Amino acid sequence: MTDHAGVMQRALDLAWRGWGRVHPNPLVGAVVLDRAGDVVGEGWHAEYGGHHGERVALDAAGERARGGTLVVSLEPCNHLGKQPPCTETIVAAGITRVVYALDDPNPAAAGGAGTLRAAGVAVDAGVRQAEAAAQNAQFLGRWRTPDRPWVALKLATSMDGRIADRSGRSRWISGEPAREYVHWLRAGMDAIGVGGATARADDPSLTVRGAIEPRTAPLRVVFDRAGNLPTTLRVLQTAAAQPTCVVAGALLSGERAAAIEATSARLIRSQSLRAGLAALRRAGVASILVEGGGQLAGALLAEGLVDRFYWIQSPLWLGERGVPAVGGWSGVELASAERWTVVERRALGADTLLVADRG
Ligand code: AOF
Ligand code: ZN
Repeated sequence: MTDHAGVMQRALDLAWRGWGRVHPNPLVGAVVLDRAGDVVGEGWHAEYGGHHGERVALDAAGERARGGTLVVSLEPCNHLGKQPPCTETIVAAGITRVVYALDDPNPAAAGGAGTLRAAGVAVDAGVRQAEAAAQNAQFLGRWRTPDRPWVALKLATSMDGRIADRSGRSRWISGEPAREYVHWLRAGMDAIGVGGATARADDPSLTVRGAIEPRTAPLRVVFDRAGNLPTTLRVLQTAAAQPTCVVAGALLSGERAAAIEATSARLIRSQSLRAGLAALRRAGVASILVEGGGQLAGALLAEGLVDRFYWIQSPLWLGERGVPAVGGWSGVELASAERWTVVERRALGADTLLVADRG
């Protein structure tokens, strides 16, 4: 009896190879087993709009797929999109069993399981479903929260939960491996956001400078209600070359608006954070990584607008006068505090990464 959960883990590992290249479409990995249960083909979705993972693995297997099993991290698609339906490719290849992890949330492409069963293919759904859902959280978010982007909050803190010292300095709390990880993370996001206070204090460039070249540079977003950011900030100075956006309050003066727009940054005026996120979604931002600071983190958490938390904790103390990770949110009683689901924890050099999803 083949260990399909183990093979699915391999499919999930392969799927990660598409990170930075396939979003907002899903990460998909696939493995073909022959009748004897031996691996005869592997594949993954490598480029947005390119061959689906199933097709790549089946092409690799060729005739050896006949009578075999396809193990894939997402329900095979049932539609003609940028690629032909995988259900047809699977049947034509002579696959007799499909094992998949996650139902396709895309109504245009869903229904593959039913089509395969109708064609006489055995289908096992839900193998390593939780892992697959965590891996494709942004893709699922496109349908779960259609009125805003999927929002991930990333904070690098001291052991006592401070994001900067008492002078406001935050460079660098985390070590080099953690900073490399953040560049990898940025590569797979539609946008990277910070609050105005962080933009002023750190003057970050918010670009991707890692091993992965993202398919498209993430939009850089500064949330600043007052909209009075100095135009000397690095993100505004480079706004003509790198897509940049300022999300300001509705009461922004015409003068400030003109100063921002003169930098080539796009300006969104909104009544609230939620409305600002809705405007970003309408502008095509399906995922955003918010990298602080504490005030923006607090405002997002208070409104229930964070889907995932990436926490990098470093082994140092900054004390009570350091800047708290979450500011301006009075919080909740323990009895009503939501318990998040941990989806990953591991070492990044001397630092510790914890990834947790709301709900
Ligand atoms: C992918 N890659 O490996 C799989 C996908 O426009 P298309 O033809 O690329 O189809 C995109 C949809 O196909 C996507 O929303 C998802 O529902 C389904 N499966 N998509 O990009 C893949 N297997
Ligand atoms: Zn497909």
